[in-house]
Amino acid sequence: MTDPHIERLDPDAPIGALVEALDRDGVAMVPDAIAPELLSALNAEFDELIRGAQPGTPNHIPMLIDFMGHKTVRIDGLPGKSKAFVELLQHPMALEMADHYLLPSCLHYLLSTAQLIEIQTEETVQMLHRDDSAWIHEPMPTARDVAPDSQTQQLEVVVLYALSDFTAENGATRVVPGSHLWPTKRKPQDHEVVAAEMPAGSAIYYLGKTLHGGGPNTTNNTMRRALYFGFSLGWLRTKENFFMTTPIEAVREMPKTVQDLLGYQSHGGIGVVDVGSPSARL
Ligand SMILES: O=C(O)CCC(=O)C(=O)O
Ligand SMILES: [Fe+2]
Repeated sequence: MTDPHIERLDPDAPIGALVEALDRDGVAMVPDAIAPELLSALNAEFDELIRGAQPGTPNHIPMLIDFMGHKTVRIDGLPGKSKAFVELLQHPMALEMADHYLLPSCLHYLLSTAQLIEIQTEETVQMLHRDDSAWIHEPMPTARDVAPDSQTQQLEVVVLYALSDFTAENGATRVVPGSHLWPTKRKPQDHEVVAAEMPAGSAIYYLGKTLHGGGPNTTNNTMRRALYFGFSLGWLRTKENFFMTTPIEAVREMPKTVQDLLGYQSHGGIGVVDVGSPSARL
């Protein structure tokens, strides 16, 4: 048996090569995924955003406060905050991955989440998890402890860009290659977990059912900065979009029961704003 590893692909590799690696391993790495000029533009805009930000996510539900990290800065709402972000969002390899894994089961997919994640010094390791499991009532095979296969529908597919160098010491994302095919009762052994060490400008692509998590930052002087996009099936949303038809000033005057019905309470990690429940804005 070979040691688990993350396959590296060229940035101009055909989508078939990415799909082959993802079907087999649930993860693949692409060095030089972002052109140097765009990387500089992203970091210049994000330096500004991070300057005023505090680590931690106090407005989240208790379980997710620990999950999100106490020494980690997370910023969402990025399409409205960064022009360079909007450019990167159109990156063909990420969209082709979403086309392949999501379009067979929806008319069109959505950007489900996008976060700037800066793991700062003395952060501890994040729990290994599957991003798909945010939709906790989806009766997917993993919930029944039956192993999924490469044809099992992914709810979300992810690209996570390194905006700084990622090392095992500063919090490189930890990934478990092959775990997208495991039943949930199988827990990874230490030797099955791989730190996605990569230079700034690289990316890892992974499936919603692949186990992964942020690494610990054991350095005393180096932060680790990532930009993470999740694309999800286009129907993972309410039928009606009340956020656009009901002004927030009117919602503020409504009883809490109605506010909750209109979506102003996150469902754990679903429906969040400012990395927490939208009720904080009321
Ligand atoms: O920061 C990372 O490397 C991964 C974060 C992550 O997986 C998450 O927050 O869902
Ligand atoms: Fe995750």
